Amino acid sequence: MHTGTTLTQFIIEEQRRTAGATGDFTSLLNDVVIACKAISNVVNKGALLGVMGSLDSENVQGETQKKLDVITNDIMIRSNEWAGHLAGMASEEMDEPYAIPGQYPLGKYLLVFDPLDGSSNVDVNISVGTIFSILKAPVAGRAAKTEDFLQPGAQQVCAGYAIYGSSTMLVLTFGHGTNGFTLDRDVGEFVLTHPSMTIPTETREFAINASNMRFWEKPVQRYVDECLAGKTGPRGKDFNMRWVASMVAEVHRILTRGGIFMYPKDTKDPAKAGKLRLLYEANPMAFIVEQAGGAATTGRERILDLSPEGLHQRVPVILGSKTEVDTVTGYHHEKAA
Ligand code: AHM
Ligand code: MG
Repeated sequence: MHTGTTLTQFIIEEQRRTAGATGDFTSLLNDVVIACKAISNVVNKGALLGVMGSLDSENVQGETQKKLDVITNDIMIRSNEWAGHLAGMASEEMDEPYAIPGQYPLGKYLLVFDPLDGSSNVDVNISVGTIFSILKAPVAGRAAKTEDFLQPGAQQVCAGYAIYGSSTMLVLTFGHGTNGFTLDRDVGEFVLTHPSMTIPTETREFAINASNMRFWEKPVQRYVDECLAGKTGPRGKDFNMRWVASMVAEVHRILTRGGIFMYPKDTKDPAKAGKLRLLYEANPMAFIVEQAGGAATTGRERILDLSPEGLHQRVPVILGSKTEVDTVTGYHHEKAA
């Protein structure tokens, strides 16, 4: 039996510290957490529920949808549409923002999410996760329009992810620190197990999909070459390399023991500025990482300062240990000079 702080307690304490808090946000977050617990169950049961594999459909990004992409998207919607805290939702899996059905009241927040990040990994039993971001609606009580979601990441009220790994964890920030909670399945509660997560500033570990090497820009080529050169190269130390192809797992590793994660700009598909989505992936992860003392840039700009241009906009992402992110970002600026 755990004796630690539960997530419910943690959120209510946060509410008490916030002047003018009505409990709306607490209640919204509670619904998001319930959705993550439900998703954890479905992911965990996997093939027993017959939910593995792909569908014939594609999402708006032109990617084949997994059965679990659709099921988990539905869980997020059903858990969060009814309570009256939201003016709208946007998901990586839906072309347009989700309009709250007419029978439910409209609220003052917007919920943005990737219901199952890294879902190409579910069939092979590798960690996947749910990423979410909460924003204030520009007009409370009015059905959200697409442009309402296009707020710089610096305006996020809260960001978090659930990781469905060897244990299920939820990592959360409200803008003053990043905290990690582990699901105690016996009592059905997340318990604070990783208070004030802090990313070491220095690291010897980098994560990048090296099969894209020939498409990278020079500054990223240079950084990776220098890491690979190890002890005898300009960095004077050996590096280790990781690539899980599941952003939640990479970010979680970096929050736990440091490192740098890169999905940089490349020329593979000139129509795409990067692979990862600004609203559903880059912004929430950048907020979480910065709040843990790390940094997150596109190579050129701080991710949280970007003004989104579209709901499904993609951006280059370089995040993790501050010294390393600054080094790669510095190389981009040298090139520009
Ligand atoms: P998804 O949201 O469709 O799962 O795509 C995002 C995932 C990230 O979790 C991961 O970092 C990246 O795609 C892996 O891409 P790749 O297969 O090109 O290595
Ligand atoms: Mg994703």
